[in-house]
Amino acid sequence: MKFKEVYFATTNLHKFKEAEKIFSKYGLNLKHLNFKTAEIQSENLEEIAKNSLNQVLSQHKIPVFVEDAGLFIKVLNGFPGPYSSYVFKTIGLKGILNLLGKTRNREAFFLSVIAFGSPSGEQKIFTGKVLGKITFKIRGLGGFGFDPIFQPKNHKKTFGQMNVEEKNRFSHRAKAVKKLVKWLLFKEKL
Ligand code: ITT
Repeated sequence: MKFKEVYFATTNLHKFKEAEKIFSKYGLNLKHLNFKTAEIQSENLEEIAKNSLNQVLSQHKIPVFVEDAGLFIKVLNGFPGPYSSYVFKTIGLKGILNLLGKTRNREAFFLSVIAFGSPSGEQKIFTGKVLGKITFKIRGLGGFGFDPIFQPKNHKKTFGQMNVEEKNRFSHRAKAVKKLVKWLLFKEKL
């Protein structure tokens, strides 16, 4: 690998576990850095991730990545998107279901943006997206955040009804993490 060790700076252990499983599948060890960044207000996940990465790098001289993710609902013009964390904490799953009511168009996607940086100044962005729909009811107790109301396209279960391995087969985060791992291992051109 390009680096001896790589850290994932996040306060969210679910996110860390999902990424760690992918790293270990490729024989890599991922380290956790419990770091709370002050997320800037922006409509652009990449801008938020880059800003968070620079906050981490200003205090830790290590190869590290941060990830910013969000749920984008079509009929709500992409809401909650970059505000997903705040919306989850305030109105939660029920709030989103109430907002949609009986709306039939429930298309949505999750987007993950990883910003990786090293002390030498190298920085890279990796993204992953999964299309799906918002269910009518909360289904499943697994995962975190909006997992129990998000059903990925062509699948019967919600992310909340899947274990980490299943979710990792097609989640937004898994796609972004796999791109990062391949770049770390093979310097693959993306
Ligand atoms: P860090 O910033 O410390 O990494 P966080 O939980 O605040 O942790 P994000 O800002 O990336 O992470 O996530 C925003 C919110 O979007 C998150 O709190 C969830 O509610 C939701 N979310 C992101 N990824 C998700 C996923 O895979 N499944 C369900 N909800 C997700």
